[in-house]
Amino acid sequence: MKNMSKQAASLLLAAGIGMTAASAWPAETLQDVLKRRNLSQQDLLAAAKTYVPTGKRDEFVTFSSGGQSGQVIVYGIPSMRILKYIGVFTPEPWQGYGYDENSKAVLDQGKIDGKSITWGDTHHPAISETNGEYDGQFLFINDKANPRLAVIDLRDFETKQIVVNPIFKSEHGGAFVSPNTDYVIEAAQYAAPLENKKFYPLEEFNEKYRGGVTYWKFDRKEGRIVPKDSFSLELPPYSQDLSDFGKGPSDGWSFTNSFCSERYVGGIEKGRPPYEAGCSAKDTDYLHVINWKKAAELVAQGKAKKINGHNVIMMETAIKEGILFLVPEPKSPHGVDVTPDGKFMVVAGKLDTHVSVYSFEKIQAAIKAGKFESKDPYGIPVIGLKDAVHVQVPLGLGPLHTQYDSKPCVAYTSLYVDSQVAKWNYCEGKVLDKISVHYNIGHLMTMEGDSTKPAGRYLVALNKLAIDRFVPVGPLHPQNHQLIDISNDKMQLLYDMPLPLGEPHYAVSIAATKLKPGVRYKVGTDSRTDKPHPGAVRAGEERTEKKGNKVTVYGTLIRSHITPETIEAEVGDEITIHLTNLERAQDETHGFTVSTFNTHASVEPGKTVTVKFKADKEGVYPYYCTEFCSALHLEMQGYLLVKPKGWKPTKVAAEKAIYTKADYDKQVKKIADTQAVIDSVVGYITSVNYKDFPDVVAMVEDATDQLGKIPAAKAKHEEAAKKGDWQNATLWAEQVWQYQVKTADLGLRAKTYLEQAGAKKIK
Ligand code: CUK
Ligand code: CUA
Repeated sequence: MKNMSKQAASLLLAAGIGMTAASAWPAETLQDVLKRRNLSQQDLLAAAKTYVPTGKRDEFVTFSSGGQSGQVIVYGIPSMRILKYIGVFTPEPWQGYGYDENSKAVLDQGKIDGKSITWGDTHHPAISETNGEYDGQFLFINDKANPRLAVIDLRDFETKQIVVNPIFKSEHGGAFVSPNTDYVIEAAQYAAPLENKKFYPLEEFNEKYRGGVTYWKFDRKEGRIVPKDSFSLELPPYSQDLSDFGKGPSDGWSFTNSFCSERYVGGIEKGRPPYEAGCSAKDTDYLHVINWKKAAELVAQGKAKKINGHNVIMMETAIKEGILFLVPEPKSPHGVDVTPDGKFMVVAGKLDTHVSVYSFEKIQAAIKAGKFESKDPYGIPVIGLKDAVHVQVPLGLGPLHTQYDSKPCVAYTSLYVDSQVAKWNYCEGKVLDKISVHYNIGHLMTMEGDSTKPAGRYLVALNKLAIDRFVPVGPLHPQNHQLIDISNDKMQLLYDMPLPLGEPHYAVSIAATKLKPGVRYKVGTDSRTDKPHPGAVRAGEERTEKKGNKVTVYGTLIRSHITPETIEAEVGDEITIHLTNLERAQDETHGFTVSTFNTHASVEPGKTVTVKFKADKEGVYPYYCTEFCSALHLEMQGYLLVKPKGWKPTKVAAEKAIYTKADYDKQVKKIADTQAVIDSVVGYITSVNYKDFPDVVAMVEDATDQLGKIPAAKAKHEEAAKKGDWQNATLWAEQVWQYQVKTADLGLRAKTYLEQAGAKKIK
């Protein structure tokens, strides 16, 4: 009971009776702190540029690949504070991803050959675009190891779909979106036979092994990829690397580079020189230039071949129809990045110090004139380098990836070997500035940097190594994302952030104002399908059904109560529990688990989730809410009773009364006190324009719900008191108080919200 008086006290405190603290230590001045922490003016400037005071928000939101974790990491810029991990290819327990039936269904879409793959080598996230600008609606990301692509809806930051590439064995050059997100591109990496589960010896590499590029059709209205309307292009076994879509003048075309046009097959075991020697022997590889709009038309005309049930335009057709061309690119290149105006494609040399800026106009002129320097071994026309290149710029050692600034013609390229970022002008081909970053930068990323309207401001260097940078945590180091200010002529390094979740290859950032995620679902929604959940119920409709050995629970969650409080089953029963969170208030998530059955659900306001398991062992298994959702969170519990087959009760022990009239009277007094708190809060809320704040309206609705339950419980305690049944009278009075506490809790939160939001008096 001590616990409760504490709660009453905290209610009073929250209602306005504060505490003051005194300290004997004088406050430090800024100068004191700089001295004590050995900080320079430059450090102070960097800190001021990244610090986001309490209550304030970041300007940009970054979606970073989670590398081998198979997840996506969301963080804010400039604070670099991590906001969320999104489970994508990998189960994520907190969100119940892979532990409830609805999300399992998404992960199951990623099964390959009937087998679950519970990790992913995620590389490249892409934000959906409208007219080439980020629109903040969807995020896509690829899995290189197991060729898959995932769709994340940015209304709730949940993974909605995983598609498996039907013809590749690995893919790297995805995900990148077309300017209106009608297609998402994904290019193969390691060549293999396109047929599934088909063996050819490596000696037949040139004839039977193939690369390719897939164009996944995206249905924006449904928010899903449509596999039957998607298609691929068969490509030579050149180890296709990254891709990008054209835009503006180059819209309708896509570009994919490659790094082993030598078609070299290693085999050091047989005395052959290794892959890395053979794949970098030649001075050039090939940039693939593809007319994808025309390719889509060819598919519609039935000119594709079905391989594994998937539309594939064979090379022969592509050559005949004039939709596939090659341009030499030096040397074992990496990355291809179309400029914001769509006029140029930038390819970095990796083993060559230059970046090559290709002109789309020149390429088109060569194609129109039929001016080709040769054909590759498969008959694909090759445009001469000098007929395609606008300018080649020596930037430094190991150039990899390029991103763009809001300033015209300004680009940034990562230099892997030099561990630097080069700022340069791609129109005129000159270097503007360089900044050293920590060891071995891979990708870099500017704000909205691969859209038609880059936002400039910041750049993130995604460094591969973190040697000496952070407090050591064992042989496996975190990755290091370094934030750089690019708003001035000289770049300034601002912040090092350790990222401890796989090797994130790439990230994308969007202005925070473009994201409009919801705070609740329409009650009864299956968030993984966005459709009404068949197991959803409203308050008062909860029930448990038993048919044969199947127990199905239609339950609800609301502070601080799980309905039902007991689930009875016999050994061997199949248990299905549908749970609907009836809350409307923001952030009132309830979690759900049943002891030792490896099941977990995260049930955000309005969501309905199903957990399912076999009660294959006799026993008593507590279930409970796993999110600290309210003062009575720990009491949000119940029991799954798994009885032996054919069990019958033998005797029922009567419950012993422990409460007296004095206890009851105390309860009644407590109820009256708490009602006074509620009345004062309600008085405040209704005195201001709370109806202008949808979040507060939701809280008020939830509070009204709780209040609405009081009359029934009140009738019960009064009835019991009349009969002198102090046991039941006390407990039902306590239940009235519970409803009051939840009402008051919501009310106080609404009040704080209104005060902070500057609500206006209306009377
Ligand atoms: S790749 Cu990793 S540094 Cu997968 Cu985009 Cu270049
Ligand atoms: Cu619901 Cu804790």
